[in-house]
Parts: sequence; structure tokens; C-alpha cells
Amino acid sequence: MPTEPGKIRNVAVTGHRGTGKTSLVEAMLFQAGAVNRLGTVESGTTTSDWDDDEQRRQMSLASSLCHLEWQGRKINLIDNPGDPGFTGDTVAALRVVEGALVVASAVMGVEVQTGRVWERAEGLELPRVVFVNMLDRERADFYRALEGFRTGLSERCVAVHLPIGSEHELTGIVDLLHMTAYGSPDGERESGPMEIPEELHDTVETYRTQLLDSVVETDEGLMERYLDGEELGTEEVAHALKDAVTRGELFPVACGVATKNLGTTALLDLLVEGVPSPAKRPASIDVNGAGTAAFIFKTVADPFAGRINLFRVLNGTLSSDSTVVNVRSHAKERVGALLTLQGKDHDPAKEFGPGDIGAVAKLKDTTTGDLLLDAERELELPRLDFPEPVMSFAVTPKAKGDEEKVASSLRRLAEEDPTLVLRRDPQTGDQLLSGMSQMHVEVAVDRLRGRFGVDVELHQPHVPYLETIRKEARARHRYKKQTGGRGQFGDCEIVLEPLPEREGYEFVDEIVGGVIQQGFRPAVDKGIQEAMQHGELAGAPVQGVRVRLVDGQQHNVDSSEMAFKIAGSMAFKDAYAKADPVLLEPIMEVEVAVPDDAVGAVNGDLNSRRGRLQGMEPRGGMTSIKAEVPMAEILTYSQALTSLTGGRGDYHMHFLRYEEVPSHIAQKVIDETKKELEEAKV
Ligand SMILES: Nc1nc2c(ncn2[C@@H]2O[C@H](COP(=O)(O)OP(=O)(O)O)[C@@H](O)[C@H]2O)c(=O)[nH]1
Ligand SMILES: [Mg+2]
Repeated sequence: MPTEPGKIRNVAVTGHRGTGKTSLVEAMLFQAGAVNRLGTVESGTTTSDWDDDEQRRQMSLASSLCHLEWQGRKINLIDNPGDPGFTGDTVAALRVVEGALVVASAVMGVEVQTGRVWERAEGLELPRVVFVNMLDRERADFYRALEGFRTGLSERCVAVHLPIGSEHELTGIVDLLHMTAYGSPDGERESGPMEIPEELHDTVETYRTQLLDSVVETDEGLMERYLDGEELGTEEVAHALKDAVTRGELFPVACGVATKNLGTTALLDLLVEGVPSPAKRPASIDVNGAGTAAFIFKTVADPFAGRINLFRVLNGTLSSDSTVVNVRSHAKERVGALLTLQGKDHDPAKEFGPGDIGAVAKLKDTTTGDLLLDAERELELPRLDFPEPVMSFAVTPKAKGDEEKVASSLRRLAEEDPTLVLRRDPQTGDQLLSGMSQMHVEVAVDRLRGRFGVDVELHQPHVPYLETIRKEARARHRYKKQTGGRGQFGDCEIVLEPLPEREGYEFVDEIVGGVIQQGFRPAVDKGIQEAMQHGELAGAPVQGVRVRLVDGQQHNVDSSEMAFKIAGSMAFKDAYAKADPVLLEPIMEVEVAVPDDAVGAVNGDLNSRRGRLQGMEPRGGMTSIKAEVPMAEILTYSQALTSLTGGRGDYHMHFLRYEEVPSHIAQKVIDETKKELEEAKV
């Protein structure tokens, strides 16, 4: 297998879920002879979906590394999950490759995740090749899909392959670059090259001209000769195409049928001829001329080999039986066995050179996002810019007493998957597990059971309500107890005022003439702050209040800090009730991407969730809807969106600000909290 940087192609296979990425990787491996039978997703026999959970769900849940040899080049393929829940893997994979192979369905064309992946790649200025798959399906239309890419994602998308026939009458594909055709005896090795069928000549002519026009436009020398009517050689066109792809000036669009192994020969040729090698494009992670440097883009828990780290060599050569330093943890790591992966199968490898992608087992303290160097050096860690989690669940162990085990196991999972976030809500006390989709969190729960033997339940988390006041109020409280010996005496008068931003707390000491001695005044403050932890409306923390301590009285024998603390707390409660208190709720900014035909339904639904529409714009072939929605109404949005869009939509959200809860709804929240508090008492 060739390993010089100029002979490597690193390609991340990405796109919407169910577009046939895993099947396509399988077909390429099979066509190149890297595996000797064509596995299927249905029978759980593909090379890249090797995990039990993946086979059960018949979908990719983690990125998987495969490799093959084609035209004397080593092609490393990273098959990525399409479900938005597992975007983290895609984000990391895109950082270690020179090309993204964006797979789309010829029936659905550009879908939500296609657009998101495209944007990510755009941000990295990553070369892209499109594969329009599933040409054999009913209602498949290559030309419509091509147009969708051109209008939705980039006008610089240009067809390099065309289908011969369509739907169930599909018989092959045309390679416009080499002007040949390929046919497939359904799941066998693809046959060809062969003659382009007569009846397609006109169409081929049209699209070949479009391709040549687009290519020469990016290369002045070729342009002149082309305009002079000179016949251009295939190799020089391919060369110019690759340069254009490398600079992001063209995005070639290929097509085929993954499950029938049709279109793979031309696609593999295209990856070799159209995608830059690591020698042609600087790695997207700069290590400042370090010696040997490798970047960990994925940590996999392998049931047999333990923890496996997938890496990309950024510089130098990583050899087995060497020692490296982890830039994040400063730990010295012993690199024992290096591995070449083919899905779950691994073979020992001696070394990986610059630009290559491989795996290493049994590192102690190294996970996703880490950088390994041959010697200790100050270097900034690459920021992967993972998306923020969109949904949270409260997690509780099924068995009492398992709390610590649940927390530590979840921490392990979150280490491997940075888009899984674990935290305790200080306000509600919930142990929150946040992820990118419901499926994402559910898979984490499955792994918790499978790998750590702990069972948990997921609940809807509590909404972190707050309370504040709307007007000024004054109260005085005298705390007095006379019990035999020394009594208790504290007396204070306070004024509450709303703070303008409805945030924070201020205590202003306005005592004059020493009616309360200096030493007792902080006790009043303390008592007030304690009372503010659980507001009288719904037991939520109170904020946005200035308290002025204006008057009081003390007793020279019976007064104590304790007495003033209680007086402060009681005075606050009295004043609070008169200060027109309200409940505040978190408002989220939600961005939903949906196909155009679902816009009406989705807007209607957001409206019924007290959402306020902020705007709509076309984005990546879909419509992006922005709205502000109270958190309480959108905790279980994932299921709703799935049923509204038939699984074709996705969303992101983040906290925006707190707002008053409308009074009719506030009453419900207050009643519910009271009920909960009472139940907790029993
Ligand atoms: N008819 C047809 N089905 C396909 C094709 N490619 C994949 N499939 C099927 O589509 C489903 C999803 O495929 P998979 O490879 O898991 O898609 P992924 O989620 O993008 O990896 C599976 O049932 C495949 O058998 C194709 O070209 N034609
Ligand atoms: Mg897959």
C-alpha cells in the first residue's frame, strides 16, 4: 500500500442519514478488492457499521475508518453518521481530510444535514465531491438533484457523471471526464469501461460541454486553447479539474447506486483524480513545524482491544514502540501497537507517515481532540468548534445508590464524545445529560448499560425558573423571644426596589445614628439572601432586587446575629409579597431547518408553543426558521419536529434571556411546584 503523502487521499463520507454513505463505502471497498463480499446494511454486514448498536438500529452512530488501494493510491475513507445527533464525529472528521464526499439521495436531493455538512466544509474551505445515490429508486431524478445542489448549495456544482436510464430501468453511468460508460451486473464487480449508448449522445454532449466550460474557466492557459477550438486531453482536463476542486472553485457531481455497486469505478477514479492529496493541501491543523505530530479525531471503545484512538499524522512519522507527549495533559504516552483499520478489523502497522490516517490502541490518557507530539512543546490545541447540545434530559439511576457510578460512567462517555455534556443544574439539582438529539442521548444510555452495567431513567428536566419583583415595597419585622434567661431581639425595616436589568442583588446599608450596630447589619443581609434562595411564588431563586436597610432597633442584652438574620429574612418575605413578584422563565432562540413544504406546519406548531417568529430564510436548499420560544414549551421538541417533517427537519437552540411568565401560565407552574413540594414532604 503506497504511503507517500502524494499518493494518499483522505476522504470523509458525509451527508444526510439514510442516503447510502455506509453502503457506498462498502461498494468502494468491494470494487477495489479491499473486502471480498458486498455487505449490506440490512443484514448488518457492512464494514463500517460494525458496532452492535449500529447493526440493531441499521444506522451509523460513530465514524468508522476504512481504506483501499486504487490506481496506486491509498484512499482512507471515514464513514460518518448522518443523524444530527452524531454531528460531532463529522465535525472532527472534516478536520483531518482533504476532501468531503457529500452523499445525497436522487429522490430527496439536498436535505437538512446535507446543507449543514456543506456549511461546515465551506467554513474549512474543504474540497467537496458530491455523489447522487439511489438512482434506482422510484422517483429518483439525477437532474433534479443536480439542480437542487446548484441552486441550494453552490452554482459551482458540475456534473461529471450521468445516469443511463433511470429508476428500475437504470443500466449504468457515463463518465463525462473520460467519455466512457460503466454497467453493473447488480452487486457484482462493476463492468466497463464500455461505449456510451447511442441514444444518450446528445445529453452527454450537452453536459460534457458544461463540464469543459466550467473547467477551462478556472485555467487561463486551457481557456485560450479551448477557445481556439483545440481538443483538450483527458489528463490535462483532469489536472485542471483537481486544481479547481482544491481551490474550491468547482464541486464535481457524480452518481450511482451504492447497493448495486454501480458508479463506484468512476467515483474512485474521481477521488484519485479530483481530490487533492495531503501533499497538495496544508493540513487544516497547524502544528507550527513540529517534529512528529498526530491529531486524535476519534476515540472508540472497542469491545476487544479496549480504547482505540484514530489519528491523522500532521507532520513527521508516527512509529510503533515510540513515546509521545499529549499536549493537553502533558502525559507521556507509550505508543505500543499501531493499527490499520478496516471497520472493526485491525492489522498491526509499523508506522504512519505524514498525511496518513491510522489508529493506536491502549493510550492511557488520550481522547478526541488531543494532539500528540514527539517531544514536549508549547502548542495551542486545535479548536474543533463542536456544535452546542440542543436538548437535555434529567438522568436518575434505576437502582438507589448508583448515583456515583452513573456520574463516573457518564463522564467517561462524555470524554469520548465532546458533544455529550454532563452537568448538574445548581438551581434545580437535576443531573443533566445534554446531547445533539434524542437518539444521541438514548444511545448514550444504551452504552451505559452495555459497557458499564448501569441502568438509568431519562426524565424531562425541570425548567430553571427565577423570580423577581415589579415594584417597590417596604416592611418591618421585629423578632423577639423572651424565654427565661437571655432572650432574642432583632428589628429591621427594609425597602425592596426592582433592579433595572432584573438581575443580581444589592444590599445598601442606610442605617443612621447606629440604631443597629455595625456588627449586626451583615446578618440582616445574610438572612435576606437566604430567603431569596427560594422565592415565595414557586420556590425559585429571586433576583433583580436592591434591598435598602433603612431602620431598626436593637436590645443591648438580647440582640444577636442570629436574631437579626431571622428578622431580615422575615422582613424580606413580608416586603416581597407586597412588591408584586413575578415568575421569570428562560427563553430560547430556536433555529429550525425544514423542507419548504413543512414550513407552514412547523410555524403553526411553534406558535402553539408560545413561540415568536423572528425570521425565515432559505438556507442550503431548505428553509431556516428562527423563533424565540420559552424553554418550558420546547423541552420535547425533537419528537414533535420528527413527526411534523417526517424526520426531515432538525434544530438548534440556545439560551437567550429570561422573561416574565404570562400570568395564566404562571399560576399553573406555581400550583405544580406547590404540589411537588408537598409530595416531597410526604
Ligand atoms: N435502492 C437503493 N437503496 C440504497 C442505496 N444505497 C443505500 N440504500 C439503502 O438505504 C438504506 C440506508 O443506507 P446506508 O448505507 O445505511 O445509509 P447512510 O445512513 O447514509 O450510511 C439502507 O437500507 C440501504 O440498503 C441505493 O443506491 N439504492
Ligand atoms: Mg451510515
